[in-house]
Amino acid sequence: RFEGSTIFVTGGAGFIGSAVIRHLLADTGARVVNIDKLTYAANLASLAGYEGNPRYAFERQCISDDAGLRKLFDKFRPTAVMNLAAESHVDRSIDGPAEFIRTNIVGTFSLLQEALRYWRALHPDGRAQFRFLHVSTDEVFGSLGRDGLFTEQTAYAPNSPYSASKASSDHLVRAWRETYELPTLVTNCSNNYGPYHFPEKLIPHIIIRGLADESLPVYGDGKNVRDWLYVEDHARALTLALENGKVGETYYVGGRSERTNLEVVEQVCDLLDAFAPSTRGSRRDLITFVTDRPGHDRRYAMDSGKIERELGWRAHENFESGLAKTVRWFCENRRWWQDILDRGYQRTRIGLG
Ligand code: NAD
Ligand code: TDX
Repeated sequence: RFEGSTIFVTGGAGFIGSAVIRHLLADTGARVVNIDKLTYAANLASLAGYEGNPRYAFERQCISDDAGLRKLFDKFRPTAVMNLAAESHVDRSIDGPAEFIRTNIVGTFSLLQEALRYWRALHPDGRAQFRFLHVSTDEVFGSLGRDGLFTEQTAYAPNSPYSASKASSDHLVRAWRETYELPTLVTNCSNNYGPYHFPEKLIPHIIIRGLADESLPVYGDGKNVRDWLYVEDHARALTLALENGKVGETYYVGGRSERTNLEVVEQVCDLLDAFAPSTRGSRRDLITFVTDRPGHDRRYAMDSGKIERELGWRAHENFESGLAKTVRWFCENRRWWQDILDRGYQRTRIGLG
């Protein structure tokens, strides 16, 4: 698979991007170029051991910098781009949306323009192999009621600065295909979780605080529902979509694992109690309800039927198996997350409680 291909992975030092790179290097013959600006959310330690790999290169580069991108396209002549570079934390977008507009909207615009310029120059007849896969989120569709799922027909209705910026980028990708015929595909996925997840997100935040016997903050009433997808299942879905997906199509990737936030936190507590018992008793006693996130979407859930039927994708993990692996990984890889805590990163107002 992908023998002789060169794939740009933007945001490859982030949570999902690094999982995609590990998967591409382990399970395909592709050469991978990791293009990442290295924001607070990046961590090259997530790719430790790959530095000397002849099929892997890292380029520190912002996706909003046209000239820099142009040099990389000309230097590496990629056969595909997987765009995962983004500002990704909803609470942070509420405190300061500017960087979300710059990276998620303007950055995607620059990447599309440079991909188009490169593709046209390289392939004047427009037929040669090139694909641009844009990675997006279920949050662009807003909030679901008690029933139903997001399907590929659901209308966009973003509610946070983050999701509005991601929705804008999805629309740009669509327009570049319709207007300029750039061969694009879009995937929208649900909440990822797994190893190498940045500590400010719900599951790692609860694991790390739980290990220190600190209070475990649950926003609002804890009844908001997310559909949890194990990150390695997502990485396989993205690779399949790039390989066999139809240009111009959108594929949804979900975990078929809807849980309320309170259920997730309680399950993490029980796993921590099993793997790393505390002398102070049950972690559940540390659960604390805190002020809600403004505009907090109540429920997300994805219908993954299309990618399952058309590309043969299946999630390998269910939430119980994936969460157990995740909690164990965080217990066994303290160095990875302790370094991030020691380096420090700016906390959000909501996160500070
Ligand atoms: P992340 O925050 O962990 O990583 C983002 C990476 O992008 C970081 O390494 C960062 O340095 C890099 N980056 C940010 N701005 C950049 C710029 N201007 N130029 C180059 N690199 C830049 O994010 P993630 O959770 O891995 O998410 C990856 C993608 O998947 C994002 O597009 C996100 O919107 C989408 N997504 C994530 C989830 C999830 O649950 N994590 C769910 C749905 C969709
Ligand atoms: O301490 C917390 N307590 C809490 O109750 C945190 C950090 C979160 N929450 C709640 C808010 C959400 O309902 O847990 C849920 C998950 O929160 P996050 O981990 O911040 O993820 P979410 O806002 O759902 O967005 C994630 O999934 C969709 C990613 O961060 C996005 O990039 C992706 O698009």
